[in-house]
Amino acid sequence: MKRYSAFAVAREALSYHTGWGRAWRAPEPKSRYDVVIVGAGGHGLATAYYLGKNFGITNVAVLEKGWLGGGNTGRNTTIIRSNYLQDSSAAIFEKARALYEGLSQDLNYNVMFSPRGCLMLAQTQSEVRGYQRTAHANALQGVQTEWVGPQRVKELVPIINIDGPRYPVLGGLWQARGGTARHDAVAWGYARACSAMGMDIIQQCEVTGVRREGGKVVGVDTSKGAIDCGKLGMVVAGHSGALAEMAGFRLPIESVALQALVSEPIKPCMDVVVMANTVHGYMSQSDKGEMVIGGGTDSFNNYTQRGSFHHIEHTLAALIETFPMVSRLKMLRQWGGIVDMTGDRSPILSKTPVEGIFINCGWGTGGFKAIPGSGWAFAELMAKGHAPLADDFSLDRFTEGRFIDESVAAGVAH
Ligand code: FAD
Ligand code: PYC
Repeated sequence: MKRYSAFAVAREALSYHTGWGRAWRAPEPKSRYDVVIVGAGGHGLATAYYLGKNFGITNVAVLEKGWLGGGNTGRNTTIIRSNYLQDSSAAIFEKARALYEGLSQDLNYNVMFSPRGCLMLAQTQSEVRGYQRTAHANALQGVQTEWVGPQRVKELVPIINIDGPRYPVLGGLWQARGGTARHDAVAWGYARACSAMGMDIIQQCEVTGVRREGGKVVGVDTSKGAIDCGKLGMVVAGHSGALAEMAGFRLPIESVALQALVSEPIKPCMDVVVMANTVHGYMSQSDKGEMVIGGGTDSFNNYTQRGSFHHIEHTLAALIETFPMVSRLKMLRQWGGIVDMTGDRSPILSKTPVEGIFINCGWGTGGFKAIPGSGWAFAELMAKGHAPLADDFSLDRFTEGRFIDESVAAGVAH
């Protein structure tokens, strides 16, 4: 693999940039791997990367039914923050945020991490109490957030209307080192680093069955033939229920569409990320100038990767009260992804009833920010059988009643 650097750009300029080569190989599957990961989204690729980097396990295949990063990883609004309430969540989300800080250097790939700050607005008294409580919890957890009043909100976001008639801005939870990253680049950077370690990333390869013998996984059936494996990681977000069914167990997961949209590009007008969870919308400005806007989940289960139409109108109507300038924007395009929701709005990183099968899912509306931390923890779980950052998120919490309630921190109405 060619190292990317300013020198490499200058060197390649001499040959009209004809010598770069592919960022990752496109191999045919081998008949057996030590580890097979299903799903080449951010979480699957990060898991493979840390299996290699932290545990020296490189006989790994990542199988993807479409194209890598084409699931929710390439469809999200890229918000990164770690301002969760419960200790186990703060630990894994803050690990992820900290890894994002150095990810471009680690992967030798520019993931465009932009710690521009993330502000969650409080527009009701219960949100004020909730976010003040989170700020106190974060102080104890070592996560740097602070409660700010309405005047500070106005300084941070000059285009905001803090005196809205229905929902005035009463303050907010501010995380100065939250922000965004380029979603595709996160997938591409991990893919390139995995490929350089000798791992096979196999696109257009759908897993159609899971083969077991004596309660233990032995391989998978795919659209490119059967592949044997020692361990299997299922990392397929909204399709987790379908994969689990192939392996003979059930998950406490529901799949719903979550959608987003972008406006025409405009001049820079907002240099932080803002989430307005009561009126229900969130917004940031991309490097191209588009306002990136997200709405809520559909209120019924589906697999449409589109989202229902009335949500667009609802999201924009809600945002216009808090950001009047939105009323003058033309919207360019809209899309959706299938998110995997658990009852407590926390993820599942767990062993399963089938020996050798591990599952990483349930990130729901908020897993982009978690990718590096999730990959780090899940790789450790797969390599060693337990992992401090993952253990609280095991499947048995649903039978034991150890819920990790993050329905407020999730920020997106469900
Ligand atoms: P995915 O990226 O969906 O990857 C799973 C992969 O598995 C897919 O590529 C799929 O094709 C593949 N697959 C499925 N079945 C099979 C099979 N049988 N065989 C082979 N491959 C298979 N999170 C944030 O933190 N911040 C945000 O601002 C944010 N905004 C969002 C906005 C929207 C509109 C959406 C939809 C999501 C948002 N999220 C956000 C959530 C975030 O995108 C997801 O939690 C995260 O991307 C999940 O990553 P993943 O790798 O688990 O899943
Ligand atoms: O988890 O921060 C988040 C988020 C924002 C939009 C969708 N998810």
